[in-house]
Amino acid sequence: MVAQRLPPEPKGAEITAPALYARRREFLARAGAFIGTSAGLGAGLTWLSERGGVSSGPPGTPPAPPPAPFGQASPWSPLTPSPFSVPRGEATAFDAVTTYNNFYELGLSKSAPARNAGSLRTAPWTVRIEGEVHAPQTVDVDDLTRWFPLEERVYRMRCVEAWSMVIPWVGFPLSSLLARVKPTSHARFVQFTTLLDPEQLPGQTSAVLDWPYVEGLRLDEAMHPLTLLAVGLYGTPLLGQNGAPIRLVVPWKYGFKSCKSIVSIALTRERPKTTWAAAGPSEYGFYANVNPAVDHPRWSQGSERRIGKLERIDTLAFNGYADAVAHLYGGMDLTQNF
Ligand SMILES: Nc1nc2c(c(=O)[nH]1)N[C@H]1C(S)=C(S)[C@@H](COP(=O)(O)O)O[C@H]1N2
Ligand SMILES: [Mo]
Repeated sequence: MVAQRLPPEPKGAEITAPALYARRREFLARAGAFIGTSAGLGAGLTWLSERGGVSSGPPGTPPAPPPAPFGQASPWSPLTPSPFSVPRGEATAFDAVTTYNNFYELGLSKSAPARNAGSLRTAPWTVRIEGEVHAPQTVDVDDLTRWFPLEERVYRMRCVEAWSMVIPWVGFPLSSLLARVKPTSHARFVQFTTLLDPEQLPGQTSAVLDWPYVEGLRLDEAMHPLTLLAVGLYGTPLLGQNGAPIRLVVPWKYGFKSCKSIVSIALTRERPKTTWAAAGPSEYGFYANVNPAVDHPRWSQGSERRIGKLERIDTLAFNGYADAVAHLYGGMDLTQNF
């Protein structure tokens, strides 16, 4: 994430635009039929816009099949759509989402993770739930996906490097899992840990970061309904490069908070170590809320390059989710708590 590693201009812009266009047409055709039968979702969207408008787009974006080149049927369809979604028609092309990645354990360039993901064995896979919980346990990720209804959540994703995407995740709220394992009264934070295994994640043989990658949230952030544990995108299981088989998604924070390929979720009393804040405390904070008013020391955060779009767009406070989350930071100086 240092300046020298800023991504080159996307060669994807021309390639992905037609795919996006095709899906938009499909979306428009399907949305009409869906909206009429979806009073519940419509009501959800109204609720959101009244309470603070996560989405201003058309309601009822139905889950669409995965893009043709990958063609496998979704093991999860039909997915429950979510009122927290932005319109699915805005989603970044599948090819871009799965070939333009940050996953330093699989290489430092944007294209390396997709190339190198074959070394990551994502099944079987267990996640330890530990620390300040009444029901600590190690659970198979397949069981996790059966415990909770899977939803499609189409979220904006803003990297601290000032590029962004819109990704149709499949997952369940972290709050559902936390409610099940019951944090103790001492729990104040949650720490997430990526798999540590240099054979599967060869980038861990280089000292570019202190491995394993760890991230963390305050408990109230972790309990927020927008905070997702994702197991898929575009209706199909996550690929290695996107953090298979299970990763965090916190859409109002810079992408580095969204820890990939998680093996541990630990409830803690103290604020946990987080990888990027430890690597560069003057550049990357614990909170890392998307904030166009606080520049990175070496570049502006006021605008962003939306992958697949030609024009830069303005970056929104809390990545456009301010009405849903700003209350979590009442009384805090967000220029200090960056
Ligand atoms: N374990 C791990 N998680 C990680 C990263 C990483 O290098 N290692 N990169 C982060 C960054 S900087 C971003 S922007 C997002 C990118 O997610 P994506 O490649 O699925 O779009 O993953 C985040 N999670
Ligand atoms: Mo990022």
